Amino acid sequence: MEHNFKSGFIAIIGRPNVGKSTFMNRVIGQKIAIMSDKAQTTRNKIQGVLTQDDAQMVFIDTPGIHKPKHRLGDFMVKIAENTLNEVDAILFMINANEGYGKGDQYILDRLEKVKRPVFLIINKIDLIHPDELFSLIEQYKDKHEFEEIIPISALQGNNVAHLLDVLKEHLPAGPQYYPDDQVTDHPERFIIGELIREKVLQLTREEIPHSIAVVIENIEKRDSNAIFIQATIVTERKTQKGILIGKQGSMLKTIGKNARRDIEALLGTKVYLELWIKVQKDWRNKQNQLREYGFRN
Ligand code: GDP
Ligand code: K
Ligand code: MG
Repeated sequence: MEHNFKSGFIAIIGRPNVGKSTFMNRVIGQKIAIMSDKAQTTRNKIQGVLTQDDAQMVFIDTPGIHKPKHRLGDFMVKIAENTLNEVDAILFMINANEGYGKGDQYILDRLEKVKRPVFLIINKIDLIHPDELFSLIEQYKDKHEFEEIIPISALQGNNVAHLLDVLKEHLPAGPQYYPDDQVTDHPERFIIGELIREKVLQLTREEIPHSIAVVIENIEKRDSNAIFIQATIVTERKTQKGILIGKQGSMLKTIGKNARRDIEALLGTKVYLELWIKVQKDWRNKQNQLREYGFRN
């Protein structure tokens, strides 16, 4: 290991939809966190590892911090809050296109108790005029003792390299936690489930997205160059099942086709994907079912 090697864990926090997962994927250069325009897309904490010659940064894409409405929400908030006390730096991300709001205050109140360097990341600068950036910075700069304020576009990549340089300067000397070629701590099985869930989020309307879970039932190598995957989409109501199946199965077909494309890119082989739908009443409020669907403390 190099003498001046630096490393650290970095939490990405912010209101839903500010672009945390997009940023993570951009930095890692691979799709490990799913993205959509729906709130609560990211449910578990996802680690993405960036290894450079002289540093290793482990990013933690936290589910949004927000006031919980049900048991699953409760679980997600807890993950986010626990994470903050364990990391070396915090990226507090905001959307350049939206002004300061209640959701930000809720997060900043929580940051008050955390003694870690916080960087204010103004994302989506591609959506605003440069003049607007100045007033945005004025609005936020006294809300917390930010280490630095850095504007970026996670989608287009603007200024992301600069952000990484600044971040690196602030990290402590430390070991390389993960091997060079490891980009995430999540098993492929988890990411496959997430990719399927992402398609549902992208293709359906508000009511459906928050009420589903995806369970990977089976992953099997059938021959040398194809993988066979069976997965179940769990919904809360029969009507939702109907929507997910669609006219003559058209919705389920589209979900499957789009998911398969991403899974093939992830695994680098041909994939056969079989999707099932199951109705499980009120699963989000049942502790044992949450555990079954992969939400663990
Ligand atoms: P998260 O909930 O904070 O993880 O947000 P996501 O990464 O899922 O992104 C939410 C939405 O914002 C998606 O539709 C993204 O494509 C979009 N988005 C993310 N970053 C940018 C950006 O820099 N510019 C623009 N224009 N859109 C972005
Ligand atoms: K989102
Ligand atoms: Mg996300």
